[in-house]
Amino acid sequence: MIYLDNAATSFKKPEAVYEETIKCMREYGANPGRGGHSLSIRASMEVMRVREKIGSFFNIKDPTRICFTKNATEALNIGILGYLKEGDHVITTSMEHNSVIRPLNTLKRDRNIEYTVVDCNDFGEMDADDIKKAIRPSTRLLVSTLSSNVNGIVMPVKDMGKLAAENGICFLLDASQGAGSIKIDVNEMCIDMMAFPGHKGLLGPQGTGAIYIRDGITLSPIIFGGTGSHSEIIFQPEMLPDNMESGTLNTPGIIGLGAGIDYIEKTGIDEIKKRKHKMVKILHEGMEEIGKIKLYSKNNPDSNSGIVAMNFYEIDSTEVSYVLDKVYNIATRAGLHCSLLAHQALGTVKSGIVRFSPGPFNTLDEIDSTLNALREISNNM
Ligand code: ALA
Repeated sequence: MIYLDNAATSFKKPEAVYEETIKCMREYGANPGRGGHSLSIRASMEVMRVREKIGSFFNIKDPTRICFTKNATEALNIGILGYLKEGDHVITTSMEHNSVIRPLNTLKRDRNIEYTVVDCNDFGEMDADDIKKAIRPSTRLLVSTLSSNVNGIVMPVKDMGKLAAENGICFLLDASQGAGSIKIDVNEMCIDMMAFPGHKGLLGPQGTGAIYIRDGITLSPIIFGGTGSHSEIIFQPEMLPDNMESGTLNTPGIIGLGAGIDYIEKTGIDEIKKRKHKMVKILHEGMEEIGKIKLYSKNNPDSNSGIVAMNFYEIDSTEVSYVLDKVYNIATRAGLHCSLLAHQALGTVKSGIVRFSPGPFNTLDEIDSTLNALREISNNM
């Protein structure tokens, strides 16, 4: 199988991710923070080490402000539902995933919250000046994706952060697509909250993610329960990360995520970006040469986090993806990618898009074979 669906989840993972996940399960898979015995303490320390690793990866000074979740969706829900209050106004972009738009729409319906979706150009590119125009006195939150999971377009995050900071607005970044191949510094980018999955570009196992909450931001938890701390009180402890981490953590997954981040640090984020973009470039140029293809992604490493989004004119994306899988053993993702807004912006709600998302372990031979498959499909049309 040629796996080109790394935007859904990265596969394969670095060897150390498998090894460390299993080692944790076999050697110290006790419940972190839930006991005074040595194995529980070891598990707590190893989880803390990963928190610190994530902290240093994103330049987060206090790792206790990083709360583990099961994925970025949960993290975004914590940030959005936990922060907004009746009467608040939110600004967001037209390239957002449903994990941003669905909570916002639900709050609009149930809690009198309003939101503005700022338009992008044909490739989903966004101008921070348009965000400025959307600011109202009641605007309390700006939420944006780092880069689109549909076509990889990268948002002007630094400008957005600056604008939010200048206007006293909280900036929540959805780093689902791009963390691991785009350098993120929460201080430099004025990021107040950041949601990210562990299983995509950070190369960890599924079932891992986190939210970073800047010091000074207070959220109401959306899940309550055991935290391993202050069991004598019947309300949720206020300190982080416990406030947001009810229930047993995915300890083996978190340990695997730590190994994923180690791999990225060792390889170098720029090297990973370079590898992915080499493949993205070859795919773009190859598709342009094949013809009969419409491309929705940009062939520029600074504007694209590593996705090739295309359609054969007139053919439904699911049909193409099905043939690639069944005939050529190539995994892509078609349809709407849980991102209705982005497809509305790109004009592809009816057809969907065939998405190719290479990862750091794909080879140039695999990319050649993919182009050969597309050439054959095109010739048979
Ligand atoms: N949000 C993930 C994707 O883009 C699952 O495929």
